Amino acid sequence: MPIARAAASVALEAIELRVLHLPLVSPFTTSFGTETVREVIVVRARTVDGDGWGEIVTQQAPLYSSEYTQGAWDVAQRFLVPALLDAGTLAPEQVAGILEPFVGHRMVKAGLELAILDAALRAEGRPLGEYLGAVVDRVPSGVSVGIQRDPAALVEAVGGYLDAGYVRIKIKIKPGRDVADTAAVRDAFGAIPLQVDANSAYTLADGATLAELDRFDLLLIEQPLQEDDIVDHATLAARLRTPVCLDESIVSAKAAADALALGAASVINIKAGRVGGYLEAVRIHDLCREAGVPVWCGGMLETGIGRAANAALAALPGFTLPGDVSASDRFYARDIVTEPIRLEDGHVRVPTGHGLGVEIDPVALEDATVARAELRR
Ligand code: NPG
Repeated sequence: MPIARAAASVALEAIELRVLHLPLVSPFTTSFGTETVREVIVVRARTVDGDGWGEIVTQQAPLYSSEYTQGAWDVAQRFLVPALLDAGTLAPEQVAGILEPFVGHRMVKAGLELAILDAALRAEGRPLGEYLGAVVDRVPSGVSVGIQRDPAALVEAVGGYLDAGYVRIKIKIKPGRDVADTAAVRDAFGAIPLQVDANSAYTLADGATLAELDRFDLLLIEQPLQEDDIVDHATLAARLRTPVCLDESIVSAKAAADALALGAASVINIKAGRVGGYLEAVRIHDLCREAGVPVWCGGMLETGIGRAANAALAALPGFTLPGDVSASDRFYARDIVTEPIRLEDGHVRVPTGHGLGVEIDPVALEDATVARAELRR
């Protein structure tokens, strides 16, 4: 279901970038490290008809992928933003083509495209969800739970999220913190919808350990092997009963098509940042839907900007599994939008306002800003 109606062009005047530091409500530990403060870049596209907002979801260090904040800050100002400012008047659908000569840096491209898309849709008075092809007005909310001190602490953390109403639990695993952690959660909470995320921490040599997870009836195991281990993922998938889902490996619609053709995944996590934007994300959704492959919306600890956009994306019909689209307060005591994303009956509402449908809280934004730059035409 490609985008039904293109957005209008905007006349770009300037692009403002800010690095924010947002303290997390509790440390978030994955197989690649622990975060206590989310460092993120927020984009404001200034156009003749008003502003639009986007978010560059890089992390402080290149641990999840090769992208990281200072690299994003540099490439945006040195190459990507000037290319967009040179274009002057442009439609959101043209952004990816203008930025295509620059290899990689997909999270930066995604954040810039979102800001221009938001500006265009606000000017037209159209909600992002409607533009992307949303078919529901709220989406089921899953939560991603980091590695805890020990399995008992994990059970306590998961219990808190279940009490809050989250409808699906994802736990992070790594070698040595996999089978026992998963067993503890299964034993404590019975047949809850449960999945695990390895963030590339294993190799094919760990196949026997990963096969032990089969007995827990997981929804899926996410990204067990390295980003470029597509063939190894296919080999592993043939050995596991648990469905293999790819995250880091799926950097484009082409990568998704290749992974499906090779049998490397039977489920795909879609993150707009990882694939270069919400329009590429819709293309992946479309091809998976065509192929009968379920998808779900991943999260990158987004602020209210990216969280609102993710809720809109997750409302497309192929998103048949609950995503990591949790409430703002899962990560932040104070979000940078005036109406933080809330959990209501285990769901998050798809914003209906124009563009992203959320408004920036200028004081919260200012308080979180640690660096600012503006490039003008
Ligand atoms: O709900 O936003 C969220 C976080 C979901 O676990 C989550 N994200 O590997 O999917 C991931 C992980 C992540 C977060 C990766 C931040 C990289 C950066």
